Amino acid sequence: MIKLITLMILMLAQTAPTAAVKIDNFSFAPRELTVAVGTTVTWTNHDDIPHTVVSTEGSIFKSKVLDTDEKFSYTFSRAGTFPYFCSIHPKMTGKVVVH
Ligand SMILES: [Cu+2]
Repeated sequence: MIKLITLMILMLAQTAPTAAVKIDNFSFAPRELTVAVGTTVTWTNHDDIPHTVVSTEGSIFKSKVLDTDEKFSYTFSRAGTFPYFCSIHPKMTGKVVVH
């Protein structure tokens, strides 16, 4: 049973890589995240103030306004550097590097 669960976890890890960014105290953590192509990144707002996650260049991704504990996910399907910011507090910036 444990072997089966381990196998399932391994399969999940291989087919759907994920990474997490916390939004806390008006900042993204980690501020710069490096992931493999195909990784789904999930941002979670831990502040009691609303924030957004919006790509700086182009309109690659754009969350709705995230209230406390709300999440936004985006799957990075190509390599590149993807800077982003909070459109409510433009000084909040972060970056996802995909390779
Ligand atoms: Cu914000």
